[in-house]
Amino acid sequence: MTLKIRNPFVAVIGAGQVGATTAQRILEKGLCDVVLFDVVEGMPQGKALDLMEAAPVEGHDRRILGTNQYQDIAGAEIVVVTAGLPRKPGMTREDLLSLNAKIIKDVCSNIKIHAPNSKVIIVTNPLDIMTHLAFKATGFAANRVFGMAGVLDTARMRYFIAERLGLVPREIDAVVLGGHGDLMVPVSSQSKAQGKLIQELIPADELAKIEQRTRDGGAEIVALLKTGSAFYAPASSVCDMVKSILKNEKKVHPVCAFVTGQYGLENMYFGVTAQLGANGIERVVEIPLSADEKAQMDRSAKKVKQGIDELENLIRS
Ligand code: TXD
Repeated sequence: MTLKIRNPFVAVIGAGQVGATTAQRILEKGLCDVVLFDVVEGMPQGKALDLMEAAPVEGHDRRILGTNQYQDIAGAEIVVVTAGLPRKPGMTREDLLSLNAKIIKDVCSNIKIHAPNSKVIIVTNPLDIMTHLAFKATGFAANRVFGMAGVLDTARMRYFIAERLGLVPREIDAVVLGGHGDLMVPVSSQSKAQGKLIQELIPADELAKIEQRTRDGGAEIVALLKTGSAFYAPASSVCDMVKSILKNEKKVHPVCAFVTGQYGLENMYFGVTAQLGANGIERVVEIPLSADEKAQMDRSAKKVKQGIDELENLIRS
């Protein structure tokens, strides 16, 4: 007998590295049940069965259904989209644009039909552009469509600072804003270790190296793995966002959200800080930036806008 999935549940589209690890984290933290969808026959079913067989040992009572049918996502509270191709060594996130745009359009037209009331978290790269595409393709209100990248980029920066200062990562507060690409903006002016500004603890040249390592964080892992890209920290990051929404925590996360004038930007998706709760994006929160960080935000926004133009040309042609 197959066990019934209980509400509220999360649907994860794409049962690859990030998708399956996200499902695992959600189940093992006991957050909710999961539906794991992929186009590859048998694969989501196999991973779901494997994850269910871990439940007696892990001691959780959550359920997961693996499927190739979109009907099974009906009623999902949140849909996490990880479907797409990951970067290969030397490939930029933008190279992925046309390949993943087709996949995101297909996935979103199915979300629109089968889970019209869900909140959608996009993970697929190039992140900001795919989130913009998902917004257009679902036709959902902007508060229900957003992307995961800032939580991951920030986690990387926090880890690098902790490593440098010999502290545990949870003692570090940091934030990374902007587009999820080479021009992302590590906001060192607002970052703290044990409550002290990191600019007072780490010399400027070393801090600049930490900022650059953060920008290159994804590529560093791609180069080491040789096939595929990071998935443990990305899955943890998605799971943290899922938790805030499911539990209506209204916690502030760095997320790729629709901006309406914040940082002088509007009518686009971009990495900003926002409160996440039962409505998805509850409020975009603007934080103070140094003049240099503001200039970096403008450069990053320009690049994201170019990507969106590229996408729109591609859709027209
Ligand atoms: O910070 C971030 N946002 C990111 C983004 C962090 C890590 C990974 N990031 C991106 O997520 C990465 O560049 C990729 O674009 C996605 C997924 O990465 P993952 O490492 O999970 O890729 P896999 O293991 O190749 O899994 C992708 C799955 C695979 O099982 C395919 O069969 C499936 O996607 N796929 C589809 N599922 C549903 N529908 C369609 N059309 C489809 N096409 C492929």
